[in-house]
Amino acid sequence: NLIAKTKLTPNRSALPLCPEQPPHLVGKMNIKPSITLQEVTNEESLRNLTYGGRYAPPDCQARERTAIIIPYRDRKEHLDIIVHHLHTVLQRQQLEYGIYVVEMALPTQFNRGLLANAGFRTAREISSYTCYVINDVDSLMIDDRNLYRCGRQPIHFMTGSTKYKNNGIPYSGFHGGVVGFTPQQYLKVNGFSNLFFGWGGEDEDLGIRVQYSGMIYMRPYDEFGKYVALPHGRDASNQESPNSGKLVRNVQVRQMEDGVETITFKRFALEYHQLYTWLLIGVKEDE
Ligand code: UD2
Repeated sequence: NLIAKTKLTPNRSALPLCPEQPPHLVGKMNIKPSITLQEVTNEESLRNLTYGGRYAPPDCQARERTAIIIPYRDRKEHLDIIVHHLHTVLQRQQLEYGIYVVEMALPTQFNRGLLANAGFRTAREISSYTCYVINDVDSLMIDDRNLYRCGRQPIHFMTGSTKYKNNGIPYSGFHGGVVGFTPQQYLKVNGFSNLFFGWGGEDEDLGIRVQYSGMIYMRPYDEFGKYVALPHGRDASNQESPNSGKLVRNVQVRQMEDGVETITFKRFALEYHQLYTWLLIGVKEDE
C-alpha cells in the first residue's frame, strides 16, 4: 500500500509554534510573465524536501499543513516554473506542505473540478492537511504575504492577475485561479462538481456551492493577492464546456449528489517525485 508507506510525518510537537508573522517574507517579488525556469530555480529550497515534494519547517511547528493541488495536463514548462516558485515561497511562509500535481489522462476532456476532488481525496489519505489550496498551473503569486493558510471562511487568494485588465479580476464575483478550503469547508460544499468537462463554469459552480452552504469567500488585501499569469493558448483537450451554463443554473439540485463525496475516478498512477507527488487520473469510462 503506497499511501500507507508515506505516513511518515515525524512527531513535531516538541518544537515551538512558528511565529504568527513569518520573519523572512520579502513582500512583492520581481516576477514577470516571461519568467524562465532558470530565474525561478532556487537549489536551497529543494534541500529540505522529503519525497513527493513535501516540507516541514526544521525549527518550528507550522501553523498550517497545506496541500497544494495543481490540476494539470500538458503544460510541463509552466509546471516546472510554478513548482520551483512554490517551494521557495511556501518555505518562507513557514508552512508544512505537500505539492500534488493531478494530471488528467487522455483522451478525456480536461476537468479541473474532478481533478481537484481526486487530489483532495488522495492528499487526505497521505497526510492530515489542515488546508487545501487549488492553484492553476499558470498562476504565480507575486507577493509572499499572500499566506497559503486557510481561515474561518473559504479563501479566494487572487485579487488580480496579469491576465486581466489593470491586473485586476474580470468581474467581482470571480473565483477562478486559486482557492483554499479547510477539509471541513471542502466537505461542507461537497467540493467541486465532477461534471464540468472542458473549459469554464466549475469555478462559478463552486462559488454558488460556497454561498448555498452559508459561507462566503474571503480575499487577502488587494496588494497581496496579485498573480502573474504565464502565457498560453486554449488547449485542444479543454474546449469550452458546452453544458456549463445549464449546469451552473441548477447547482442546488446537484450539490449533494455531485461532488467530492460521490466522485468516481480511476487513479492510474501515484508517484513520489522529488518536487511533487504526481497523480494520473481517469474517469471511470476510461477503464
Ligand atoms: C480560468 C481560471 C481557472 C478556471 C478556468 C476555467 C484564472 C486565472 N483562472 O483559467 O481557475 O476557472 O478559467 O476552467 O482566471 N489545465 C492544464 N492543461 C490543460 C487545461 C487546463 O493544465 O490542457 C489546468 C491548468 O492548471 C490551468 C487550469 O487548468 O491553469 C485552467 O485552465 P486554463 O488556464 O486554460 O484556463 P484560464 O486561464 O482561462
